[in-house]
Amino acid sequence: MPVDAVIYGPANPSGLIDESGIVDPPDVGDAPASQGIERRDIAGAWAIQSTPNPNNCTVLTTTLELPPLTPPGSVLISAVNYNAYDNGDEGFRLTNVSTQVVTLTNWIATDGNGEGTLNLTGTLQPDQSIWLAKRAITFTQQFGFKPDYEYETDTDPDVPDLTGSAPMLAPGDELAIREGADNWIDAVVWGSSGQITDTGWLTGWIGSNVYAYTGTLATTGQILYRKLDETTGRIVSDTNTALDWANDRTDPVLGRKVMYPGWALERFWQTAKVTDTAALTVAIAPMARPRSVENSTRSSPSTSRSETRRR
Ligand SMILES: [Ca+2]
Ligand SMILES: [Ca+2]
Ligand SMILES: [Ca+2]
Ligand SMILES: [Ca+2]
Repeated sequence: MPVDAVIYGPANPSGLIDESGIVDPPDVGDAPASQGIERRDIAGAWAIQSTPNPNNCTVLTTTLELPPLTPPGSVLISAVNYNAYDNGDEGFRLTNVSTQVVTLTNWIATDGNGEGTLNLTGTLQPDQSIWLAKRAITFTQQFGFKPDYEYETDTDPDVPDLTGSAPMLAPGDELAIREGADNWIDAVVWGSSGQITDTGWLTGWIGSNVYAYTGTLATTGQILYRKLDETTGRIVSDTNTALDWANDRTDPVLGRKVMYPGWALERFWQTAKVTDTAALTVAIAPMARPRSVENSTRSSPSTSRSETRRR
């Protein structure tokens, strides 16, 4: 049975069937020379037309419903490497913290009006993170893995290039992601001169900016990253403030932390767990290499594993 059909002419002597599956009389007569037949409505009314007038049929109009906008905060800027070791490894990470697949078509990332406007692409599965780097080759050298996209120069044919203008992440700056013209999704503002208002989004950030953790640890190469829940290892709830970020020094438990390229924080978030019977030594030592580790390594018959946590 045809999906759709039109039978035309004075009669249907051949017994043609149409989409209803039966032999029907013609929908319309035979058009004279220089004229045509044209569907006039969705119900199947046809007419002979002396002048073609295609698509002039309101009943056939299809209303395309745009997909619903993504709820703000579904995708978070989860890390920013603005103070890069080697310039090209500069970049940022996005994480889908929602339970839905998010399509990044028609999304941009911007570091301010008149600065970069980067066109995002691809999809993000729930809990998936992607790194977007200025130059893939340099990023790979510093991080030990390839970024998912590169945006300033095509340095690695295996890493897709993003279009648009590249963000240049300054020591004081801001970064925001947006869907369409005005569905702002997330933002972060850092350093002494970053301002949320520079992105065009007035309400995306509250209070003081995020700062790299200064203590005794280097700020060069220090990645701003979001706090992780101690139990689940998942990103803590977004409050649009510096308190969401692990580098922030006001929180002595989940804050005052640093991360540098090459650190696999998420991979080692959960402590090692063993089920075999084992002798366990808990050593508390100053920053120097604990002697107990050296002793256990020397006496180990085959292999030994140690896990060190610095407070
Ligand atoms: Ca800026
Ligand atoms: Ca590339
Ligand atoms: Ca900038
Ligand atoms: Ca936010």
